[in-house]
Amino acid sequence: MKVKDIKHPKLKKWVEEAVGLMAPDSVEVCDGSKGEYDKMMKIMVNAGLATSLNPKKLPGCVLFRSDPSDVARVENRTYISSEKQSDAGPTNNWIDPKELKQTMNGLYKNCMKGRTMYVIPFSMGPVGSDIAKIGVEITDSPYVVANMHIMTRVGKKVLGVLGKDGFFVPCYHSIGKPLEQNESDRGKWPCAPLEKKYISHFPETREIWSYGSGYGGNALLGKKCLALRIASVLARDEGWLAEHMLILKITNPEGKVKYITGAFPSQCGKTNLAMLVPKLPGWKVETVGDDIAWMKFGKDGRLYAINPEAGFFGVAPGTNMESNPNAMLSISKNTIYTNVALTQERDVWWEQIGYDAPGPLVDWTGQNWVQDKNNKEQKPAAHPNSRFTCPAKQCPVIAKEWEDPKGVPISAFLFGGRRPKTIPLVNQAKSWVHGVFMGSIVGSEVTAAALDVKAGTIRRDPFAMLPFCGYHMGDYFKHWLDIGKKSDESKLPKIFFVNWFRKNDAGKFIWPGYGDNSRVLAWIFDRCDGADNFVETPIGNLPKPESIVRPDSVSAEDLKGILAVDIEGWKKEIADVRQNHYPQFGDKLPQELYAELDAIEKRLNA
Ligand code: OXD
Ligand code: MN
Repeated sequence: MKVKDIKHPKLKKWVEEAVGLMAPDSVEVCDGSKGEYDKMMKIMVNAGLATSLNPKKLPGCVLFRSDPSDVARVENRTYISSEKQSDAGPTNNWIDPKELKQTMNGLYKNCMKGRTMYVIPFSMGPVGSDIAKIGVEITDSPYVVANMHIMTRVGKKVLGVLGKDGFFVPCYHSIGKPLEQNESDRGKWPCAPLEKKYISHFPETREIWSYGSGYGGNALLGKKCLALRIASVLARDEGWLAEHMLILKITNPEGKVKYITGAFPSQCGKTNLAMLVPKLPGWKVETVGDDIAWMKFGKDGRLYAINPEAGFFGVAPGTNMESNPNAMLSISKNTIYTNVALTQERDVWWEQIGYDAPGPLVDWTGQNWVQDKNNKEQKPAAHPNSRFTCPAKQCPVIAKEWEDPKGVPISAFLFGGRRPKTIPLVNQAKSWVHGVFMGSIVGSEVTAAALDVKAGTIRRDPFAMLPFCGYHMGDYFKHWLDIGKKSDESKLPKIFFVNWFRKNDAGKFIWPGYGDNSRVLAWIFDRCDGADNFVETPIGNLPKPESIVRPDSVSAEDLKGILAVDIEGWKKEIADVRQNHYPQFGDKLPQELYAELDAIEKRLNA
């Protein structure tokens, strides 16, 4: 399709302006077809940027290696460029929108020379769903086009829904590496240096401008940029929720179904929980989404969730047939691998894949790599943030209603993080406001010593949204409190704080996690039905220890320990929230949350 075929005058004008600014050699409007996807792959294999994998082992799969400077989301180059800095809040980077647009217009000038501009019309959510939103991304990266084909719904149908005057979020993307005449990428992942990368959001005008990175959330603009940062602003203005949450369907042995969403900071196992294989006999878990949930009220006063995405962009290392067999099966075909290691048989390998490297490998940097298990300092063969991109429909436990345009009615929200001490295995909020309090204090232990935070310290990541909220976090807490006032509390999801990551004094995990988390989900399920399976405590409703079916690997005493209230630990927690966490949000921290803090403290001291 060509630009002249676009029937939406505003979209057409926007594309024409971008063409004038970025000066690509040619322009193509994406139709979302299989032929288009195959063509992108061919272009990239021919340019030496992609390796086709062994069709007998991994049919339809390819491997990419990115530049070492372009391996993850770049939070320190990510901006919420609202008109007023106070609207972006203390936890977002901010530059005045006029200044930022001037800088970026300078970078965008002629940035697509020697390349093709692709115009990608995409829908976040099932095409035509009331909850879905449309975006249009222009990009000079065929890698982005192919990934967007998997992660979103792309093409003609989307333009059909957009009609002549439908709303869309305009998204500029360029890798920031124009080509001189006769220059080609020659197998080197194109991108701009770190100081020229910008991932910018303009909340008032609902625009996204990204420059210089071709990786993940920096470049696949439907995901974090649209579905979370811009959508959180739309949700605030329109009275719904755009959250960093998985969505799962759970069926009990009697065949009764509930839907649960859960917010956990990055790398806390959201994908594993969404695809969990229950260890509890008779229970079934199916997947609706693994990263993002959009929720709106139905006429019945309940919140209905859709997964705005169409694929999984998951972290490879640690994924194996034990931790997540359904993910392993999902990625056995038609998958894009980025920055994992390559075997001699053109198969993939990564750390904790479940078996040793089958001979010499090519690591994610393109160097030969031979596993040396005696060398604790050996650099990993796969980058720790290496990824797979695969269609959600390939997941063996994808729920049949995962694309239902109405969404699924949510019974419970989970919040959690990696907390070695204090936070119990599961704890139900006493009220909506108490649940919002729980979400607001979510934190996770910093494990990677490479970060400039001391390993072992707790980093707070409220609602797991700190890097993804498009406005002031204090206003975001208020939005959550307002949502609670829009419906009858009995119709709202019940809220739970969970923690699979408690450690004993020897530093070992007490709870086995993974499929055994079904034991906790079963308790939550029954709690939503009002079961008498809890005790009231100062911090919330905790399970009666006998109401959690104990795995053999956990002693009765250990189970009791992770279901008890650690009074001293909680006093420290409360003090930390009061002294270090809440004050950063200033006047915008809703008084209801301070009142909740006071009430818990009072109960702990009683
Ligand atoms: C992700 C993240 O990639 O949260 O989903 O970082
Ligand atoms: Mn995520």
